[in-house]
Amino acid sequence: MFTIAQQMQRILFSGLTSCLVVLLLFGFSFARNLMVPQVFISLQEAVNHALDGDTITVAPGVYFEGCSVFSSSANNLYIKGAGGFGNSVSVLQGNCNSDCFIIAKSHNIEISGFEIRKWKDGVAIYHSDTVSVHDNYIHNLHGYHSEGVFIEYSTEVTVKNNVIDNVGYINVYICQQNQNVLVINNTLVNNTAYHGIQSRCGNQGIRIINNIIAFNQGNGVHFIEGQGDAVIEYNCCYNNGIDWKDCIPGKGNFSLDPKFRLKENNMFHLSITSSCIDTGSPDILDDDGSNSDIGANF
Ligand SMILES: [Ca+2]
Ligand SMILES: [Ca+2]
Repeated sequence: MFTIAQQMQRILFSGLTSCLVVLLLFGFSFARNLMVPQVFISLQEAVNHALDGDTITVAPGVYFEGCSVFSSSANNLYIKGAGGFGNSVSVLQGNCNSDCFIIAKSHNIEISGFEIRKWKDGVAIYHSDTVSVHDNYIHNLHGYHSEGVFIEYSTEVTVKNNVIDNVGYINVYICQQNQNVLVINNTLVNNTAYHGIQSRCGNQGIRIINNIIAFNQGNGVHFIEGQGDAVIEYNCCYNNGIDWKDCIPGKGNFSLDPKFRLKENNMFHLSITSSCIDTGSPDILDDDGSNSDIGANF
């Protein structure tokens, strides 16, 4: 038999447990999916209404807008297009006068699955941490100082599996005072005047791994104020104005034609004889279990 005090304790305890369960369930179910354009007419509208942990899903189609995520917006935000290539694409198109995505003073922002074209910068990241830009096709940027991805005063930034093509200034610009920037498995090509990747000053913990950096008019990879502790491994750096400028690449890098397949809408896939197949970092395996390839996979 329980005493009245014990019974009270049991009731109180089970009550608290129930509350905790409800809170947890509520917490988990709280992350919402904000759909553009079905619910929000614009991407910016969705960002403005987002709460912590939300996903914004942009349906396939062509949209003449980008968006800004500032400190006033939600953190822990996933902005997700239907894809950057193929039959189901979410296109964000500008007029080369402004940046498509501006991420400033934000935490944990993920952007993927977009075709981003005709902007000044594709994705510009300032004073932020834990930002991931992946699986996008960013191209035809010909505004003033156009960069595919621009990063400044930021920490823990990952640029992964993007094709950045036909840019007027720098495909990936790790500008200044960044820490822990990982540029991995991207295809960075056809810069019409300047560079594939440039690191300017005060950056630490940069890793450039498994990228194709080719056919850029300026430098392939350029470190303006010294390489510091940057790791540059398993990249294919080919036929740039100067492949390696003011940096010393580490193991696994080479300069051979990546041999893109030139079929329409398919031009950055690798031919079966490409030297970029299975020659990436041995620390990474592809989905098929083989050694990692170099460049973006899509
Ligand atoms: Ca710029
Ligand atoms: Ca492979």
